Amino acid sequence: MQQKLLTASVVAAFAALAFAGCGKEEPKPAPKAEAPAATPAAPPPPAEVVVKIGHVAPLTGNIAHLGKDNENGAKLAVDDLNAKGLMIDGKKVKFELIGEDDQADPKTGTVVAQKLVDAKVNAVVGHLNSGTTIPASKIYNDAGIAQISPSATNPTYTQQGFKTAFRVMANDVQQGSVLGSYAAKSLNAKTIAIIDDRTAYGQGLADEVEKAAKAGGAAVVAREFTKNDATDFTAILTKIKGKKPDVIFYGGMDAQAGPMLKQIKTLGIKTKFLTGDGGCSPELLKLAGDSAEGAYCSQAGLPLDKMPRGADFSKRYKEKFGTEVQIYSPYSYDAVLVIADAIKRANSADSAKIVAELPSTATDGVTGKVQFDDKGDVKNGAITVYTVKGGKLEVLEVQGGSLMTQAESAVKEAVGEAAKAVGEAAKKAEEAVKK
Ligand code: ABU
Repeated sequence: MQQKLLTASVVAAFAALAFAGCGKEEPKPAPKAEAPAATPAAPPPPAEVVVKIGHVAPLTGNIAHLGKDNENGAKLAVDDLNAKGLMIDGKKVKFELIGEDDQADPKTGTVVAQKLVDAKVNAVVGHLNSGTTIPASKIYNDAGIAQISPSATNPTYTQQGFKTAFRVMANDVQQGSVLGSYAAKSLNAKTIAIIDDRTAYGQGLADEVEKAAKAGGAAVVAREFTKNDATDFTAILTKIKGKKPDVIFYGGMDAQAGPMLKQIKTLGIKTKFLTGDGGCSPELLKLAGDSAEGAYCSQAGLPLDKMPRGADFSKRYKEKFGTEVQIYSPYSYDAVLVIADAIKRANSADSAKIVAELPSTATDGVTGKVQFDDKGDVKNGAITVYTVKGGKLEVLEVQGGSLMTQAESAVKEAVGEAAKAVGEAAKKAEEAVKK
């Protein structure tokens, strides 16, 4: 046994020597896996604050095109703000838009307002119509939630003493006074017929126009009314035709003003036609076609291309939504910016703090510098009067508006013209050198 062990050891020793003699290295044990160097832990993503902005407009019915336009403006602002990344209290703000459809109906307006309050929105942009904005404003006020309307122009909205109610465009006291005086003075109306749609907006604006037209020396020879879902105006237009007014004023939306203009033409009425902002849209031109030619209308703000950031807004809006701005989207965009600005200044998205900050707003928006008076109406609201020429809305005059805003856009226009002139001169010089 001992002999066997000895032999085996000798053989093993020789084998080991022979192996070493081949010059081959003994296989090294696989290196032990080293513990990875401790990588510094990635910092946790900044905590997020979700800010819910309610938006309300009619998204169905005969003015859904305007409601969609308002919502698109607010959406664009929310996307811009999220891309920019606002921080409050060390946390990133994520804006969310909660859109509701009030169908331009006052009762539905209050139902969706309560729904937004229950959803604990931080602030609201809306509603579009005065007839929905006014009853909804009590609900937001009772809940202490800020409401900024981008389009409701009836003065009552901001005259109720609600600390939560704001609007970012001129109101119908301003608009009605410009329109009534325009009819009497610029259109030389000695007689005027007035129709309205019995909504808070249509009737309210018609009353203001009546006051101003009378003050300008015109007599009101007919005061008729229709509804905001009507499409046949033959009976009232026939009555008005008999009175031979110099001007017909309509207080209502484009969905009625369009067919009304067609029926005015069909009935052979040669009277000048005037309407307010609710009828002063690209949609009116589509609905009325040729019959809109020579009509007059107003908007409660500056023309889009005269707004400080109007051209850029219009371009980006078209790129994003594949359609033209209707009327109010620059204002719903600004309403969202104003809320974001209040949140930034308050360093909080608390509804009560937003309400407290809004009176000291001075936000540079698409439409100009937004500041509020003590009622919550925008300061320096402008009124623009247009006529329809060649199937397009052509500016006739602008009244009001911030001098600074107008100066800013005049400077931009002049810089643009100068740049164009320099470019053309350089091109000519280059061509001359080549010759
Ligand atoms: N401003 C005209 C359309 C909206 C409204 O006031 O009813």
